[in-house]
Amino acid sequence: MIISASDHQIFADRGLIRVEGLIPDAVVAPARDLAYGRLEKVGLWRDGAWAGGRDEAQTLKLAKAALKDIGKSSIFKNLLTPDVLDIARQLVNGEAIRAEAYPQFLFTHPNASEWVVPYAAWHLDLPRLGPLGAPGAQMFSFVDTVLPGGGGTLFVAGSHRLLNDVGAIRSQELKKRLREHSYFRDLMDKSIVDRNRFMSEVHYVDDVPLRVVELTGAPGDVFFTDLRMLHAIAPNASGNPRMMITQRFPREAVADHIYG
Ligand SMILES: O=C(O)CCC(=O)C(=O)O
Repeated sequence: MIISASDHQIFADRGLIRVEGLIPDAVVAPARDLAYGRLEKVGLWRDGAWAGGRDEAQTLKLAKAALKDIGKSSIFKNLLTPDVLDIARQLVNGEAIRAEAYPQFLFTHPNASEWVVPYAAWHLDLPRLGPLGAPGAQMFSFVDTVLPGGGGTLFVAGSHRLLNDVGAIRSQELKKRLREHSYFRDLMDKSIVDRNRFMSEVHYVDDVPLRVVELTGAPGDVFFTDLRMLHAIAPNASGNPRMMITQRFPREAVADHIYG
């Protein structure tokens, strides 16, 4: 599948694109069955519904044990299809990429009565590389449907375009510098209560439009994101567990530099 010029432009401008139904359901369904099967074994999934109790600590403990290393299973490794790899390569201008060995399973049990844009946990996974350029791309996909409010990962669209002229920089330092702008100060400030406006309002920093975007979609839909984007885990105010995967694709030319 060839990414259109307009998708390339959206990726450059906003830092993410969505490709619907990229991973066939024949590939996603076994992963979904495996995840629900494991939850069922520990009593967290029953008769097609979430069955976690009120004991938050116990739920977390059971889910963690049940889902341990699930991303390393061959069923999950199959989610990295040739189409996914091919698009990731196109998004780094056809350069070679190094795929991480297996996808990371992203799970959030229903854990909130109200959905709100978080103030904490905003971060980058990998350092910005300064003169070595953009580190690469990352994929996020849905093992089961994730609706708005259902725990999909949050991104500050546009944030990859900021602070590219300050040399190599890691997550903590990047956040410190971003907080010099009132937009990011407010985003990461617990005392700002009117938080969902970050999803609806566009703010400009250095002429770059910024808005918080929530990843939602159906099984097999794939988001590709720029590894420089600020992102955060979200609360799950739905009645269903949030089940996604992610996998990073640093450019081969800089992978050793990133991973050391
Ligand atoms: O669980 C999530 O949605 C957050 C994922 C994340 O922060 C990451 O992949 O680095």
